[in-house]
Amino acid sequence: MADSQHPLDAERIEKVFLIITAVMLLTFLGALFYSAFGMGMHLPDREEQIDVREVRDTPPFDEPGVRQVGDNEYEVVLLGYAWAFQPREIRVPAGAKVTFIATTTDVIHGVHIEGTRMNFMLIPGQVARVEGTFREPGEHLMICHEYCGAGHHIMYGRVIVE
Ligand SMILES: [Cu+2]
Repeated sequence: MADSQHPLDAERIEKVFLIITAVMLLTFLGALFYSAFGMGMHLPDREEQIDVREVRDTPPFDEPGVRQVGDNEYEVVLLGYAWAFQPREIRVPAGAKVTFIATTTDVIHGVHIEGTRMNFMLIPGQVARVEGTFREPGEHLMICHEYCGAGHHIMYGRVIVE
């Protein structure tokens, strides 16, 4: 028999595929809306942008360092540049809420704090803001994880949790 494929089968298969496609599109759209409005994920806005030529004159980056901003809250203003971090040594108490506010004065750098999940990029013209808590006292190596030139391998700092 030539027509083993009944025309109705093709129609049904097509309908099933259309439904699967619609369900997938709605699922992805739902995920997009949830991340944007439910989780507050968005592209950087003006507030998170900075003129890369004037980083060192723009607060808070005119005074890099660690400062206490609340009862058990600290802010770390961090600069990355070829090829160092400023400050090079960061001291925070264990259990405190620590917010890193960081940027670069030149090219793209990365920040990875060893033994933690803290990992972010320093992109020219943008301010990175990352929150975290170091639960245990100890010392963490902080390294640049984005190749940034000849001195990349010596670009590191330390986070000392007291
Ligand atoms: Cu680097």
